[in-house]
Amino acid sequence: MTTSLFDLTGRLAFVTGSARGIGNALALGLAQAGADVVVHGRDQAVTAEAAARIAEETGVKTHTVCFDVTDAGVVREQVGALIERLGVPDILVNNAGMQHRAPFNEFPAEKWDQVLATNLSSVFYVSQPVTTAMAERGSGKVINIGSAMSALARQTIAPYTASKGGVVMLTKGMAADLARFDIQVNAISPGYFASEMNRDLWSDPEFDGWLKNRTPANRWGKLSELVGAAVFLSSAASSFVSGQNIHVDGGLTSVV
Ligand code: GCO
Ligand code: CA
Repeated sequence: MTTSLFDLTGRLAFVTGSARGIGNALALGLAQAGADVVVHGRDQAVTAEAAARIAEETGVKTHTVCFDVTDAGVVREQVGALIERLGVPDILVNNAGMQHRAPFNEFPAEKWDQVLATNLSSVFYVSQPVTTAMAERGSGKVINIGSAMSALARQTIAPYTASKGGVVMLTKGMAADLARFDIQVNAISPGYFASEMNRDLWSDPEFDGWLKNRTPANRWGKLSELVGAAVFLSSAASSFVSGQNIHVDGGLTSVV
């Protein structure tokens, strides 16, 4: 029986920020496709619980790792230890991210630093040691999580928008340097999903109404609807796809 192009059995996936939200949905989805998963978060108990739930639901092996993705030294140390302990991940999903909303002229500088560090610098810090090891092995898949805000802006989230625009261009830059090692680097850009990060939005009837009218699918995305693109970009099915960005957004970014 030939294994499906999309089968991830025997692969090891490392998903940053996967104790909850989009990252957790992606980790679960990659596990459902057969990958063992390293679940990453900031809080040990929450992360361990998330990993146990994925193992229970899918039967794959899961591992837990907790560290601050915005501290370059800590990341180098922790990723080095992870590779020592578990081997070189086959799949890296740079999902860790945060949101902070305020009008541009009222946006605190320290919040700018935090948003850019969490959403963009972390991709550089985490990817460097992982893709160096992938290059030595001669294969790897990297998925960076962008956003509708990689392409479009809206009021009160200029720093987040800048960070997510940067993620898509960093994806292309990484793809350029890493393709010769048979490492494909792509982005998935979610539209609006009813995640914890967006609670203030989907619980606001006015924003909810605006979003549904603005989205051709006329609804919020379901976290599980991000899994297909992630399995595709994590698998042999995308061996000649690199530097691309797939918007998973119900058509939002394709219309005015
Ligand atoms: C916002 C939201 C968005 C979404 C997502 C859209 O305030 O508009 O947080 O940024 O989270 O990034 O793709
Ligand atoms: Ca190879």
